[in-house]
Amino acid sequence: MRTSGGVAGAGAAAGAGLTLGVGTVAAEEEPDWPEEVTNAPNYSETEDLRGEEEVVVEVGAGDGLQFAPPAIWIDEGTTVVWEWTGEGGGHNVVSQDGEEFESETDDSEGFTFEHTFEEGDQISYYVCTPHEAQNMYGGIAVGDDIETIDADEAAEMEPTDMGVDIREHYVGVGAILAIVVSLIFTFYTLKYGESPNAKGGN
Ligand SMILES: [Cu+2]
Repeated sequence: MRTSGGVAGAGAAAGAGLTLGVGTVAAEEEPDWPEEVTNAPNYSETEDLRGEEEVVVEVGAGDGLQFAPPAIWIDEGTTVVWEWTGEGGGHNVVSQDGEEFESETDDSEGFTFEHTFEEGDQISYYVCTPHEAQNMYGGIAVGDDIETIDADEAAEMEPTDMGVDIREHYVGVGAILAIVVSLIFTFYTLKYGESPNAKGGN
């Protein structure tokens, strides 16, 4: 539990660090994504692209079975252009909630599909139907008045915090155990400790 949590946390932190390194802006509040979006293999945080008229999402990123960035936040009226990398086979883009859109399935590099989000204040997510089983999902939050969660909640999973919490936890348990053991030891010493001597004395 401790080891796997640490490794997963470190991986997520490394991913976040890498993403920040190439100049994204981490939102202080995250859209309240459906789990399909947060389960996407390359999801670590939302890329806040509000203020842009047109944004690009790669189709077939990473191992070829991802959208990148997987979760974006845009303004009402922004056009999202999905751009196929040519990796990972045939992909499509099909909305699952919010505004409706659907592309054809294609496997060629440079293929594009676009949709302009006319309705504000919605959390939309979409899937590549051929790779639904690989969690090839993406999310698009539109407008400012959407359901959000505090991004600090996600930060609580940072490995350093986790390590400290767990270590303090063990120290606390250790201290209580030590007190209980010494109380029991003292009790038995007082009750029975003298008996051999007492018997010997008789
Ligand atoms: Cu796909």
